[in-house]
Amino acid sequence: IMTNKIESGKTEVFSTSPIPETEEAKKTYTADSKSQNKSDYKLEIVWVNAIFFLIVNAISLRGTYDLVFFRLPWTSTAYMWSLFYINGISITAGAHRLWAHKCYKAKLPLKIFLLVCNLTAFQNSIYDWVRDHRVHHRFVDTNADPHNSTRGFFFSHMGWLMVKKHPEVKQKGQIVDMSDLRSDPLVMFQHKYYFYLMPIFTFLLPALIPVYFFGTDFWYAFRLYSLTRWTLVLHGTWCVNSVAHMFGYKPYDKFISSTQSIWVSFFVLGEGWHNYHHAFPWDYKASEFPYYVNFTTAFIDLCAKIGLAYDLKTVKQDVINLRAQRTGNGSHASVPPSGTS
Ligand code: ST9
Ligand code: ZN
Ligand code: ZN
Repeated sequence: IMTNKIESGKTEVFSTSPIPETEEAKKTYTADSKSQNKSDYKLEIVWVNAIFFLIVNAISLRGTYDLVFFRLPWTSTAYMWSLFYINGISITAGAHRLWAHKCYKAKLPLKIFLLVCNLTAFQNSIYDWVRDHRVHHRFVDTNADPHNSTRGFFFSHMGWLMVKKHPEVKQKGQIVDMSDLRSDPLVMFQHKYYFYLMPIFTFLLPALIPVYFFGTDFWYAFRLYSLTRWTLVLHGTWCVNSVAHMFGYKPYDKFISSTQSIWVSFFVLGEGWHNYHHAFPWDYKASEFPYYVNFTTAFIDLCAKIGLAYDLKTVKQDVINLRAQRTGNGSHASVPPSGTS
């Protein structure tokens, strides 16, 4: 891997090898997963999780219906959307692009902001989230992938959180380097106290704020701003693992399951350009294009403008084009239509 600073202060990273690592890796993974499937692995349901998700989803139906069909007062709708964005950005710009992929560097105030907001998301501590996500990228679509999409839509969407992890996840996951996070005191603090802090930020504060300031009924607020909001953000996030690993174009790499999904991108602030993202995981835009249905990139660029984010990594256009021509499915703009050369 080589890096190259360009005038804008962004760093372009590209592989020196003409063959993308994924192709070689792909063969190993495919061979691996075939042999793993023969192992005597037994599915073990974690009933507490399954029942908990069932109940919370059932409770959230009403709030979702009210939100989608504009039956909420505009103040409630506005508050819901603010929470969605705070919640969402802490996952996309924080856990994902900053901590999991190190696509850019953040100054302390931005780190603290993202870390605190991350507590409102209950998607596990940043440390656990990043570990699962790095393992997903490294062993995608094998038994070592925590949400292996070859096990079906439901498993990759939410089923994986209701069963014991496949032994391969734990075994192979150990080789994934987590030293950067382990040496980050903020992340480790959040990890250590996660189950004290998270309930306050995910479930109590979002409900208590309108109760305190506007005299909203607590149970109404709790159902809507805590449970429904949490559930909806989860489904959005999970769609990246399910929908964006099953439906859509593969302009950059047809050998991987991840796809380009405008719908997912819309709901998850730009994280649905998932075929590109698996091809070039270090790009801070998580997409070839900066602002096309990509709120998170705009947020990071704004942070860079005011000096809170720096060393933004991107990929050179010719590297993208070459990759698309070599491994894409032919739908990339740089690929000549068939019949011409
Ligand atoms: C949630 C996370 O929903 C969602 C993540 C989605 C990621 C999407 C990414 C897409 C890109 C970005 C998009 C952003 C979009 C944002 C949109 C915003 C609008 N490696 O886990 P345990 C070992 S969370 C290595 O208990 P079990 C390790 O030794 C929802 N080792 O396994 C570990 O011990 P320790 C809320 C690993 O017992 C030990 O195994 N949270 C790895 O099989 C035990 O680990 C929940 O619902 C690894 N990857 O239980 C919680 N993993 O930790 C649900 C494990 O001490 N989780 N090990 O080191 C659980 O209850 C359990 O994890 C379980 C499995 C039942 C699922
Ligand atoms: Zn993926
Ligand atoms: Zn990723």
